[in-house]
Amino acid sequence: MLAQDITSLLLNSNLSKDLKNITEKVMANERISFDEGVLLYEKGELGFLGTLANYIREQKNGNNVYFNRNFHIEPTNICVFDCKFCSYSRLLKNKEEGWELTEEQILDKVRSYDGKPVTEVHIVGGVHPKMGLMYFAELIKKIKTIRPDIHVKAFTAVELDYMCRKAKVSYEEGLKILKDHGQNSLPGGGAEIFDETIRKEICEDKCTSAQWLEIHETAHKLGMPSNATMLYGHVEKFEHRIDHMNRLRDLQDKSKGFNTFIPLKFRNGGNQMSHIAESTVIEDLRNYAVSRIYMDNFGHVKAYWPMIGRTTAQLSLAFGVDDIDGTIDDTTQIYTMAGSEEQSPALSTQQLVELIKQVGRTPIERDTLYNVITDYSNYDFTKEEVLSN
Ligand code: V47
Ligand code: SF4
Repeated sequence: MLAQDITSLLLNSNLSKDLKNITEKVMANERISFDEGVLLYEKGELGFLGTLANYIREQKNGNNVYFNRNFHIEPTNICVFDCKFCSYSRLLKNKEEGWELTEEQILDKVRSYDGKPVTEVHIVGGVHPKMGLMYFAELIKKIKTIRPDIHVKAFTAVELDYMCRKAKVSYEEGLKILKDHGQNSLPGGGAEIFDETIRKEICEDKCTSAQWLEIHETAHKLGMPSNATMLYGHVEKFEHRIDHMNRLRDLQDKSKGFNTFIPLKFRNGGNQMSHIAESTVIEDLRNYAVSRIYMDNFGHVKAYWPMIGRTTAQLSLAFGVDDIDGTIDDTTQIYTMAGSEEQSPALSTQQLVELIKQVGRTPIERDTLYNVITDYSNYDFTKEEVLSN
C-alpha cells in the first residue's frame, strides 16, 4: 500500500485527532514522543496499529522475513538469582534439581553440528557461581577451534555483570577478554523492564537497568553488537513499556549497536508469578505493533516463535515483525518450562520457510548481523540432503 493511500485511509476515518497526528508523523518519518507511545497502547485499535506498523516494516525490510540457522547451549540452570518470573532456574540450594553441563558435554554438542549449515550458537543460562569469566572465555576459544566459522552470541548482561564482578574486572576489560577469545555478540536477555520499581518487584537481586545498558553500550563501543528484549504482560503498565523502549531508543541513537528488538511475552507456568494472567494474543499483536512504531532506529523486530507459538509468530508478521528467529532445536528449556505451547521447539528450515510463505512473505536466511545468506523464494528442498537445521 502506498504511503498516500494509507494516510488518506487513516486520516479520513473517524480516528481521534491525537491518533491522526501520530499517523501524520509516522508517514513523514518523524519520531513519536513518549506520550504518543503511551497513547498508542491506550487508544490504538488493532487494525490501526497493524496498518502503521506494517507500513514501517515494509519501508525498512520490504517483503523480507528473516530467520537464521542456530542452536542453543544452556550450560546450566543453576542460578544465584531468584527472578520471580523465571520457571527455569534452580537456586543453588536446590542444586539436585538443576543441570550443569561439563565442558566436554558442551563441546560434544558443538561437534554434533559438524557438517550442518548452522551459522550461530546462542549460549545463555543460569548464573552459576563456579562458571566464571575465564572458564567461559576458554570455552568459547575451544568452540571456535572446533567450528571457526560459527558466530558466538553469548551471555546476557546479567551473566556478564556477575562474571566481571567476580573476576574483579571492569565491563570493558571483561568484554575485551571474551571478544579476544572469540565471542562475537550479545543476546538481548536480562533487560526485563527497566523501570526501577517494577524491576524491584520482579527481579530485585540481579543487575540494575543502568548496568544492563552500560554493558550493552560498552559492548557496542568494542564492536560487539547486541540484541535487546522487553519482558511484558505481567505487572508493568503501558508507560513502563514505553519507558523501557525509550531508554533503548536513546542508547541506540548513541551507539547504533543493537541489531534487533525482541518483545518477550511473560509466560506464567511454574514460576512465582503464576497467579498473573498471561496477555492475550490481541495484546501481543498490539505490543509488536507499538514496538515497531516506537523503535524507529531499530532495523528489526523479532518474534521469538518458541515462546509465542508458530501461529502467533505468523500473525505478528502483519504487525511490524520481520524476523522469526532461528530453526533452533529442542534443547532450549527457558520457555518449555514456563508453559509455552511449543513443548519441543524444533523447526526444520523447510518448515520455517513454509510458515513464512504461507503469509505471503519472502523467506530469507540471514546471519546474525542480517547479511543475506539465502533467499528461499524459489528454493528446491529436494536437492538438500540435510533438512533439519
Ligand atoms: O531475560 C524468563 C525471559 C530471557 C520467562 O537475543 C521469560 O536473540 C517469558 O533473552 N516468560 C532470556 N519470558 C531469553 C532471551 C532471548 C531469547 C531469544 C532470543 C534472544 C536473542 C534472547 O527470557 C530472560 C527473560 O526476560 N524469560 N522467564 C517467562 N516465564
Ligand atoms: Fe537466573 Fe536468568 Fe532465571 Fe533470573 S531469569 S533467575 S538471572 S536464569
